[in-house]
Amino acid sequence: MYSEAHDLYAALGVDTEAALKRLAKIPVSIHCWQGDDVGGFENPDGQLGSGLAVTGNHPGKARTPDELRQDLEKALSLIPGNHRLNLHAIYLESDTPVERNEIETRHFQGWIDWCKARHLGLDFNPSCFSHPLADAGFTLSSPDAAIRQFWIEHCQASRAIANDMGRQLGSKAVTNIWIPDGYKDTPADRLAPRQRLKAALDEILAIPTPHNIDAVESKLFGIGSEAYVTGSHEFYLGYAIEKQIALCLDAGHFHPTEVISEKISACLLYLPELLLHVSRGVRWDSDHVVTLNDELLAITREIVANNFEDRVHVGLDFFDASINRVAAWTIGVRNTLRGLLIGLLEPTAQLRRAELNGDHTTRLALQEEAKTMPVGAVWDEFCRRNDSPVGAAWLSDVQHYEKAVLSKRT
Ligand code: RNT
Ligand code: ZN
Repeated sequence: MYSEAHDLYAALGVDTEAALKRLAKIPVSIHCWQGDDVGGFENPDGQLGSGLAVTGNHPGKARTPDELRQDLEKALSLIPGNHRLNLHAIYLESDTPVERNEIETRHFQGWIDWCKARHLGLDFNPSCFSHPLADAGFTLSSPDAAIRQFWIEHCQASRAIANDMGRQLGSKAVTNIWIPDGYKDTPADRLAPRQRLKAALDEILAIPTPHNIDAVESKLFGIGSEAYVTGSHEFYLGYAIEKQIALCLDAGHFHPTEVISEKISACLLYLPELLLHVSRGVRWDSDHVVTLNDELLAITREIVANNFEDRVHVGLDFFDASINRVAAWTIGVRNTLRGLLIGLLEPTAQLRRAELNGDHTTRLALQEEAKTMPVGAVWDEFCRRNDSPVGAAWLSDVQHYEKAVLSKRT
């Protein structure tokens, strides 16, 4: 089937071998937090807050770093290619409680060593939520100077750790700052929190971290911050351009008809890099598992059609506790890779030629024909060459793992 697909694509002017080679070089940053419903290991009874919500009670969530790594290993064995792990600060390892502003690289050394042994890159995030000092709804933009200072120190510590991660692994860590700050109801002052956030970020970024790439993530609204979010899109777009850092675009953080695929080319005219949080909002920022839908295809197509692989860091951000969590990872990452492959198999040169000639008939005709080309055969070949299960074969593996391992966690 692959060799037939190869010939059919060749007739269209597309080289499937080149596509397979390029796909193998694109890492996806796999978010650790799908494995335990954004719980982390600070405190076993910690409550998720700050407008983040996970629904579902599928059994078997990871309760310890070792369980989370075991689950990640299972997922990685079912995902073709070489990828990255995306860690949050609340996933530290320590026998004694450590305040967020006192975290150090040694609390993450277990993760760094694990990534090193598996040739995985590592990305990082300060965790400005699920904490008593985030309960008032404000962190880096808090009017309380002591609270603000606490979160500034947490972010500074996080960047220093990420810098060590990047140095130790020989691959820069992307450190993404997202804060939940905002008001449930109409603010009297929309400006002052943004002035405070800008000043706080300036302090955080003042320390050079050559092995770290800084990113900032906006949001439209959260539960409890419906009327106003300090870190809006305009705020961070402007900030990232001014500082020439990366902007993080989360697919669930815009108005429901607004898509991040449309923003990539525009943002990259002014920004060095982007981080994507590939997510799937259903009616709201619901963080459903990424499926192979139109918007995923549009995002992945924009990356590869413009040769932006080196400037767009692809991260995932969803958390679904209603299904097997290892399967959630596997489905989401495999879909993201499949989306990238579909983009790579597009006859982009022909489409652009038709477009330049004003031949929009040919453009539309080829775009539509491409949709039913045998991408599945090329995807299966990618899995085969990368020692990963072909088709739905991975599912029985996950079912076995659920029975043998996950169901025993009570
Ligand atoms: C929240 C943001 C943020 C988080 C993770 C856990 O709305 O999307 O990226 O989901 O950092
Ligand atoms: Zn996100």
